[in-house]
Amino acid sequence: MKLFVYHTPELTPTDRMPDCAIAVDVLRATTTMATVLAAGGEAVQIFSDLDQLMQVSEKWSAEKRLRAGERGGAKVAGFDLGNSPLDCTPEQVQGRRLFISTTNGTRALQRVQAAPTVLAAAFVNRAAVVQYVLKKQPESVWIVGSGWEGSFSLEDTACAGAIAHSLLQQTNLPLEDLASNDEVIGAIALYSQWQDKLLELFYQASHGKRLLRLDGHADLKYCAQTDILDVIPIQREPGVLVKF
Ligand code: 3SL
Repeated sequence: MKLFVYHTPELTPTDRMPDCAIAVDVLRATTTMATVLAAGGEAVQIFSDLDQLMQVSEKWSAEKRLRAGERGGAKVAGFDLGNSPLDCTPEQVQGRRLFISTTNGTRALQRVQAAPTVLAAAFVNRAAVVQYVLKKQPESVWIVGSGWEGSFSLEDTACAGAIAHSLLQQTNLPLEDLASNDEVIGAIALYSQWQDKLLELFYQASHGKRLLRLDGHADLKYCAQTDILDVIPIQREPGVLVKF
């Protein structure tokens, strides 16, 4: 298995695709996606464009859809939800499709949507994603962080490191055999330093600080939990993720 980490969609190669792509947006899009599917959501459909989201979701009855829109960390006016995983309770999401557009997370997923297998990962479902990769043994795996508007984000690379660290432990592969770019080694080092204090890492992160200014402390606490959901959002058709 050849593992690559890319910190942002912009740093991800455009001339090829891996066998398996894993998009990461710990704060908060991929955490929210895993949570929605764990709570009984029918599927998650992603959009970069808010108007297009409205148009497509209009064809679904109001009881079967939920519209989630986030820009700059805040809920978009007129949408049912923003991007807080804590809003995604079974009462709210059961049997419904989440139509979602966020600043960066949906872009990371779209960047790799041509890969044969596309997964969404966060700390909350890290173990489930690792088990999937170990079972399927794809030859090439990319972990793509969402970052923030083109910049590196600590929490996404730390999560990439958490996945890589666990793959390394469970395969017993030498680091030089698994790690296919320098970013993998950097991500593992970052995770190793912060693994027992992820919430503190989020306090240092620029997007963590942004969410704290928006009263998002409970969200940060939730997103810092590791391996609590045995669910993988997996792409069934371009832009539509279902529970695996
Ligand atoms: O950028 C994104 O995709 C979002 O996850 C950002 S936020 O956490 O909803 O503010």
